[in-house]
Amino acid sequence: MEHERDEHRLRLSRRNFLGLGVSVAAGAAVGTLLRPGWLAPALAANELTEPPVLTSRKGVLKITLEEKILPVNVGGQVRNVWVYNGSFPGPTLKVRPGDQLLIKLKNSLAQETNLHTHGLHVSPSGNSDNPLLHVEPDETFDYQIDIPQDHPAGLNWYHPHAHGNGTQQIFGGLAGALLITGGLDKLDGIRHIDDRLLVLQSSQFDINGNVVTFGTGASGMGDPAKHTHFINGQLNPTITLEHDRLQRWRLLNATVTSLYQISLEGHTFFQIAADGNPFDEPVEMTSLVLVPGQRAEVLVRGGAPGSYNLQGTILQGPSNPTITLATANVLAKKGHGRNIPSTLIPLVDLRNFTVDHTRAIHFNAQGTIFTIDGKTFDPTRVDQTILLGALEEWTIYNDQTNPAVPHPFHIHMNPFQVTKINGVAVDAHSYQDTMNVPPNGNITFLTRFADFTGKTVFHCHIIHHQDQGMMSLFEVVAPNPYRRR
Ligand SMILES: [Cu+2]
Repeated sequence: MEHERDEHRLRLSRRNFLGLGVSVAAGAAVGTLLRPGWLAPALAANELTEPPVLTSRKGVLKITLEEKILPVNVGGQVRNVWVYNGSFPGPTLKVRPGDQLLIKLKNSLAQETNLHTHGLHVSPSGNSDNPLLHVEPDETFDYQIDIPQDHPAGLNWYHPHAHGNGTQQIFGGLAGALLITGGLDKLDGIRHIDDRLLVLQSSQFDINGNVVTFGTGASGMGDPAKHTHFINGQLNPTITLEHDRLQRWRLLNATVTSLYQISLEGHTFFQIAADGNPFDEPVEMTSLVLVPGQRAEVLVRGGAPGSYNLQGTILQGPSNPTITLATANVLAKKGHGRNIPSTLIPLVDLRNFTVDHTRAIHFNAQGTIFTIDGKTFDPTRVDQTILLGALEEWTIYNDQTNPAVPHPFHIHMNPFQVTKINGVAVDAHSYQDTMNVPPNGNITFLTRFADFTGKTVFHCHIIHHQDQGMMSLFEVVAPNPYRRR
């Protein structure tokens, strides 16, 4: 069964791949292919670099993050971007399960902001991962986020979440990776593999290098085909690999509105994690769909020496161009062949437990009014009340027909296990916190509202949909009649 499922998924992704007209052989740059492998070329000037890393010490990561518009060299040009601590993307925060994050957020923007730790299973209340906080211009705010001892290890991220302002702040560049170490990092067959972080961001600039106001002028309603697409603030960086040697790529889609289908010419991906949650087994695919907010970790095995495009096809908007996000340069070294483990970290399958409550949630839009169950976001109105510890089954419907567009669903605090897409049963390989709801379609998932009470949100992760109302407040309340402690 397990094997058949993989075969099916592989076939499906191959079909998608071919359907997009992606040609593996034709795309390789001939000039680079002719370079003799034994010449051992120096690393390209545009080799992928990574943002600075801030690592916890003795269980604490205590930092200041200042949000400010600053001139920064982004994609080879100085542009006035919206950054944390002058870095585009923001510094990578590296912590362990059980650590405490002490973040002094300093707002040096001219508008309200706040901070969300996307993917963290932590308290949504007080000065923790609270999306309802308002940090005004020239204010600082001290966050304290306590990460549980049993938190899954993986790639999460942080970004502003102030309702109405998130679009421009994230479009300007405010996003950074938040890595929780452990888990797969310690697994035999994975732990010796070099890993690389790839933060995908897209923005648009005027002639003076200022970030344009999202949704105005040439960017229209946010046509990602008109944006400039960066990886780690670089345009088409080179990623150097060696023949037959594995690399682990940790990808984060930190864009406002770009749904990418990502493929590497001449190579397949072996996905090992999604949204900071490890897979139960590696899943081979020819292309990977990554919607705003999602993370994926994949293993890539260097193919024949040569140069290959890392391509992203933009899946929504008026046009669907395929752009080159990066160039993989495979060197002709040998002797590093390593098997990919056949199993990873087991999934606790929520289908084996009794569902306490079922909900249906409807996303829709008319013009610029984006709604959930017919209502735009109101921070004073609780839309769903949930008992602490409950296992719930939710079906999220995308009812928007004019135009029919995707809506990536994201929920704070607790990840979920997808069980159906458009009513058809699927076998998830991990939990996730962000999942696309296709046009005229629906997704069904199981989730347990474990450990934390309080108010927080779910929403569309196309940030301008969220800012225009497509967000909903829910509250997890005690007492807990379902589980004895
Ligand atoms: Cu949406």
